[in-house]
Amino acid sequence: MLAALFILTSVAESTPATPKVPSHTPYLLIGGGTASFAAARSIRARDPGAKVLIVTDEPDLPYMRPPLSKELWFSDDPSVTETLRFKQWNGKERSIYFQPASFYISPEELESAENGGVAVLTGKKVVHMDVRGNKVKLDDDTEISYNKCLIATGGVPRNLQVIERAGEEVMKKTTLFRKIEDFKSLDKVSRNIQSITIIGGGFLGSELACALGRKSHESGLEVIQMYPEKGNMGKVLPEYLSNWTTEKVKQEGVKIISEALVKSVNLKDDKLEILLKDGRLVKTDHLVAAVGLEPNVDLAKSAGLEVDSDFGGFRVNAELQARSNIWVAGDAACFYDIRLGRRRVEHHDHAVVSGRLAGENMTGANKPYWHQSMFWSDLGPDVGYEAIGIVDSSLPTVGVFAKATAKDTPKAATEKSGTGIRSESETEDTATSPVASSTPAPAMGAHKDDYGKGVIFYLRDKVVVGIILWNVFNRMPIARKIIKDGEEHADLNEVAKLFNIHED
Ligand SMILES: Cc1cc2nc3c(=O)[nH]c(=O)nc-3n(C[C@H](O)[C@H](O)[C@H](O)COP(=O)(O)OP(=O)(O)OC[C@H]3O[C@@H](n4cnc5c(N)ncnc54)[C@H](O)[C@@H]3O)c2cc1C
Ligand SMILES: *[C@@H]1O[C@H](CO)[C@@H](O)[C@H](O)[C@H]1NC(C)=O
Ligand SMILES: CC(=O)N[C@H]1CO[C@H](CO)[C@@H](O)[C@@H]1O
Repeated sequence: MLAALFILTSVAESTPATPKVPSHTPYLLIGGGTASFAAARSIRARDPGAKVLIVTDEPDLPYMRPPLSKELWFSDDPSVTETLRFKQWNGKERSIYFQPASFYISPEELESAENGGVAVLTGKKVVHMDVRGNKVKLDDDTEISYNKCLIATGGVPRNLQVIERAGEEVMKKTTLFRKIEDFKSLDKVSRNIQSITIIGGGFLGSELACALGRKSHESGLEVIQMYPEKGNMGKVLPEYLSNWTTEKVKQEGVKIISEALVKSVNLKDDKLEILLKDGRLVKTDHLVAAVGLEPNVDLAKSAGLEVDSDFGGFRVNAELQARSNIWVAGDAACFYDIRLGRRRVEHHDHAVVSGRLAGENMTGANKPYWHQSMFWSDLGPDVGYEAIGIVDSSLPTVGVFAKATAKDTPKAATEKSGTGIRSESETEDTATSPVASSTPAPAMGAHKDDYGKGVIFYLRDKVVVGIILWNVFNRMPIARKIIKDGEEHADLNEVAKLFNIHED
């Protein structure tokens, strides 16, 4: 064993640019993110001898992204950018990597490995797909053939055109945030400047603003967040709740500039000058553009796969299949949701659930996508929510709220469930019939200014298509059942009682 390792090392040293790549793999997973990792795990669970090759253009083994904008920023370990370990809100420590290096076998070993295994080829990009020939080409011209292939290429952060047009010097002072290296560089930059501006009012922008704002208490860093909407998460939350959330973000030390449309960005005396369409001028040292994601469909052309013109992403059916032996999962998949219609979802739990399903079907399970995924967002350890289905503030909503207690925080929720990544606490079969509480719900809006915790229903044609559990945790199976049933409800106050929000 030791000798073999030694030989491999010396081979790698003499030819550093070309690690030996298997010419064939039964299972090829393109992309080394959450969806690919989930697929690898379910393939191995159903087919224990399976040989799985993951190809990723990142230098890292598969890791989860959510802590990059949350817990890692709140770590008091000065070496966190190296260890990438973090204390979850529940106090337990873990790494952002799904598995340590010892979990994987090397790509060289894959073809001969008797019991199979999962190998990761890092730093290699798939640049061409020959769907008829069942093979792909890498950026170094290596070819790999496969029996079954998963495309889980995620996406790349969008930028604003005005920033792109502003030129290289402005781009050097702009972060597009997605990867480990972006976390490392933003952490470093934020220690050496006086002012930082985050453009974007969605999940990522709001989480980063809160994380940096919290740090600014000690460092004196000025943290500005600007966005076109009236309040934080304005595209998701109804206006009253978006306004309330904005106040919370301000309390974290963030200067909010709402209804802001960027007209131009210029560099003057080493400062960035952001001119807004209404004439306001903001001076800052560094920009973070958190303005959405472009699904990565570069392979569509050579593969001859269809890209959805409305949602972007590879078009697949309810089984996440694009061709008889090609599947797509995660952020890059535009799939048919048998409840809610055609969708594309950019969330961790969806990547886990769709990756797992694709893996199951790749091993012949014939399962349609039915498990409705959830997602969550935390604005620091004290405010958080979990959501399911279509949550879009342009839909009519009904909110039912109760007074929050100290127990109603993301921190308390993970303490209770014992897991930091909330979706991992969920299993497929927990959707038992909920018992209605006899506690009377207050009239909607009874606690007018206290949106401490509650349930928000999103309606389409009178049917609930989305639910946000606001500082209400570990009740997702109930929400999932309501979406699944797809019934019209005469009184949503009654439905809200299923969540027992008045009990604890
Ligand atoms: C900072 C941050 C925080 C987040 N927080 C939350 C959260 O709190 N809750 C939540 O639900 N979701 C969150 N998300 C979203 C969630 O992380 C994504 O939905 C999830 O990562 C999608 O997984 P994926 O496998 O589809 O894609 P990715 O994780 O993007 O993985 C795709 C991988 O494929 C690689 N790749 C692409 N093309 C090729 C190619 N041709 N060849 C080789 N490799 C390729 C990419 O480099 C990448 O490594 C967050 C995202 C970010 C960036
Ligand atoms: C939200 O805040 C904006 C000001 O930023 C205000 O114009 C609007 O009336 C508020 N909406 C609600 C519902 O409170
Ligand atoms: C329902 C469905 O489309 N299932 C597919 C799962 O994958 C196999 C191939 O392994 C297909 O034959 C099935 O059609």
